[in-house]
Amino acid sequence: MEAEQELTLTSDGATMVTHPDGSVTDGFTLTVDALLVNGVETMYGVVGIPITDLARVAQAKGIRYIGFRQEQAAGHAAAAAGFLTGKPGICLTVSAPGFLNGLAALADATTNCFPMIQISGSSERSIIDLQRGDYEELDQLNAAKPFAKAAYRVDRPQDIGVGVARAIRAAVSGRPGGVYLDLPAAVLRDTMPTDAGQASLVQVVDPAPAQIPAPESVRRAVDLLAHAERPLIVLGKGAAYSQADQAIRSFIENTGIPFLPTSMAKGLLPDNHPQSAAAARSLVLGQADVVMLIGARLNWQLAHGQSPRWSAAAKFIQVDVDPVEMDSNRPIAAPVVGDIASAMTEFNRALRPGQIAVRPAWRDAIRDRTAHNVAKMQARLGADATPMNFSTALRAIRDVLDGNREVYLVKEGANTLDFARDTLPMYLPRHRLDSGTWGVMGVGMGYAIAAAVESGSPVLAVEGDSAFGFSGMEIETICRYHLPVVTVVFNNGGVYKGDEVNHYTADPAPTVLMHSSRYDKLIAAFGGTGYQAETPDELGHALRAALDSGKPALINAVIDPAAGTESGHLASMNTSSLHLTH
Ligand code: ADP
Ligand code: TPW
Repeated sequence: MEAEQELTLTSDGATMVTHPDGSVTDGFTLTVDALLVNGVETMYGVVGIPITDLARVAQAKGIRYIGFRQEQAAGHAAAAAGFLTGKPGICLTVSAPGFLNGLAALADATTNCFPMIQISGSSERSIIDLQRGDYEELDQLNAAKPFAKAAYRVDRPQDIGVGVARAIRAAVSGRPGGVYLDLPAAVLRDTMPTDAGQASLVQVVDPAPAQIPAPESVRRAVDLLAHAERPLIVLGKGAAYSQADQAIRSFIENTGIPFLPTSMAKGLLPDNHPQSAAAARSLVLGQADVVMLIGARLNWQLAHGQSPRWSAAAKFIQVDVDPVEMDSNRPIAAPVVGDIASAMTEFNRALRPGQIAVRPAWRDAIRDRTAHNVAKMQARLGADATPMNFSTALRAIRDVLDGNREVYLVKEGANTLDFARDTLPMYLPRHRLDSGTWGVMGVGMGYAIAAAVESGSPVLAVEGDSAFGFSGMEIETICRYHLPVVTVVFNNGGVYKGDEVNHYTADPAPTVLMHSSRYDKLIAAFGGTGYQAETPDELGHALRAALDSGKPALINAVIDPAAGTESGHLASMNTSSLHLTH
């Protein structure tokens, strides 16, 4: 415990008892030790009472601490780290208000099935429980429960090891999700003998054990596929998360079945793969007769699997680690419950050569529709528009990314998100992060920071101007840690669009933001490079220069305020009032 003896810790204003002989440890140190024995390398958070020293001890002992400007962004970063690495991302928050800011991200992580642990300090139990008015008083454990996959509180330092172990296992085993771990200030500052403390730590063995599907369930699914006329594989972000890239690719290529990736599954197989049906989406949804879902839920994003988007006669196979997911929207003819890595290994093993062969008519229909849709998109992207619209701006970005395929892509907004989904091809797995299952604005900078920190690779964040505002202050974080993140703000001056007129009062209309904003000047305040881009050429040059520099940059891309539609591709889900006549 030499490192411990060398630490000179200062708590917020308080004097800390140090034990130079190392015979006594405390809750701060035990928490960091418990994370270290389980391989945690990074923590994302915001400090304050009572967890400031937790971040210091983490740094002193070799865990990288990334300090944010607001907890929600830190939480989103932890969630993204969980998705990218398959290990729980850690978010550190202070009591009550900081905890609640982080909780929004924890709930989102649970919804996205990303493993994450929010560790929060909390105030004095004896005061909270009788509501006697403590500093930042909140019953955090109970507040967290409805929004987390699991929630735990540690009440004694000797239980920190167990608490961290349970949090890790709960986050990554089965269906991954967000876990809350409450650490009261009294536990963090409490002490115990170092030997006993070390003995209380738990190294979690096999935190996400393989869940091998029943052989019969795999045979049933293969049989369905073998008799299909128009089979389709849908890859979801669970498939990307499972890191079973090779097993998935082998199955798809050995069977010849066309595949459709959801947004965050893109790149699992490259978007230019001959079996990709991404550009023939409506055709394959409407006509497939056997659909194999791999790590994708039949939620709103897949039209609940319902007709008329899907064929009413289609039969579904679902490969998912969560048995309860089956039949949630449509009867599943062949449920395969297991983890995707194990399941795809079993599928590859069960498959006999030539057992599944895709009929040429189905392949040709997809190929023809793809060619037709690609030509239509080319025409849209190739058109000239002054000021830029979403397509012309994305064309410039696409051309630069074509020579930079290792770049991680983060995107959020409405039109920005929807247009970018199809326009920017992906070639590598787990390189794309976006608003996810809830369609959350505010994930942008946190996801970008995590992608840069976890991968060391360059990151491009394509942000609607409204979306950017939710986490925009984190560009200071990006600059402070010198992260290779380039942010492009699609500035059309509004939530969705920027041309709405308020017919009732002198105030701006509800969707209007300032189109004259120079977002590029924000990053200059922190030493990053800002660019103003009004044409596709300027955007392309700026992006190339920014990526080449490997330094933080922000490009203000000026987009026509009239471009786009309200709610983007979700316009049909928008509800409108009878009372508005305009
Ligand atoms: P998408 O939004 O891309 O369609 P979803 O988030 O709806 O994807 O679905 C992801 C699914 O993947 C969830 O049902 C989740 O239980 C499942 N899942 C996540 N990880 C694994 C895994 N390792 N093995 C099997 N299923 C997984
Ligand atoms: C946490 C509602 C959905 S999309 C959006 C909002 C506010 C912003 C759209 O404008 P933007 O994009 O970003 O300029 P674009 O490309 O259309 O111009 N709060 C949260 N999440 C959501 N989804 C909203 C509000 C919303």
